Amino acid sequence: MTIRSVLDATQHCVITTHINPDGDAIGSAAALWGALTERGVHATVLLPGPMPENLQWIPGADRMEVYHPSTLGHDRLLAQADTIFVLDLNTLKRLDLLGEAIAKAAGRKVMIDHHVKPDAFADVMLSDVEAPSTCSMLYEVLADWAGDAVPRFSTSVAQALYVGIMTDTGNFRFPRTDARVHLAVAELLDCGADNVKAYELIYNTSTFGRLRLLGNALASLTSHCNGKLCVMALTMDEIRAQGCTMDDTEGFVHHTLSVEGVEMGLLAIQLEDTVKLSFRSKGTTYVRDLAAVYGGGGHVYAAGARVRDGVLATVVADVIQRADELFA
Ligand SMILES: [Mn+2]
Repeated sequence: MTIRSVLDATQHCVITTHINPDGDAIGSAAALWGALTERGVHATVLLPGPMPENLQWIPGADRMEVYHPSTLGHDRLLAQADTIFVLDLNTLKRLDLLGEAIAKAAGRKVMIDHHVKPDAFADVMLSDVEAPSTCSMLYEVLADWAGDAVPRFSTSVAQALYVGIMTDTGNFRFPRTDARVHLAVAELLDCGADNVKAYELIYNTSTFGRLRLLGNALASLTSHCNGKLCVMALTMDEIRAQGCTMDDTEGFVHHTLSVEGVEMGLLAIQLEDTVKLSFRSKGTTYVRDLAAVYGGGGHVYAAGARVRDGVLATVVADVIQRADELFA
């Protein structure tokens, strides 16, 4: 089945995305929900967990529900759905109980995603690891579905897609931000997406504590591998001391790449007895392979891992040694 024929055949559907959703996750779920709802399809977005506050303004986000297994209504929706869309996620394993419920559901499963190594659970699988965002992929799908309609996107759908593309391309600066991305975004702006509002509500909503925490993170920076590796380190105690949570460290790692000559950045956070590693690359090194050494994964240029029973200094020293070999 083509994705277009699936959309045409869908009457009752459930849409979901990954835990700890980002702009691309909520953006793609909201955009697909909007496009289907506008055509009279009964669609519900069920999330595996809550969404961060700065995404709650996205049109349609207020209608999303956090899945609860003992909620009769949710299980009925899953049982009755002819189609279940899984967006910005390529495995049901990351959905816990919701994933188990989806695996059991009779409806056809559709995956639209750009992460590597997709699981083969979907009946219709759109997987493109070269895509800059799931919203870019969904833009193509919905543009095709709109056919000759003018405009091809409602303002709400355009806004949701815009957020996903903006956030997953790091505000249009990551390597895969090509002309196609800008052409797509041009159309979305024409359809009424508000780029100023999107940036303002996503990024300029820091709390005082979060900015202070960023100060700690920046003060921790160290340089290694002849300046090619920049390491940022934080502890859960520091995060708590500023009244922050792990969510507040989102985006911190990008600062490591802003140092001239740096090719790879690392943010290492000491949780209770685990060290969380976030790797970023400017495009010359494959950090996914490095994350895999520690049992992690992700994208080629943005990856992560969690080292259990790890001590920050030891884990970081090990990463530096491996990076040294990588750059040698
Ligand atoms: Mn994404």
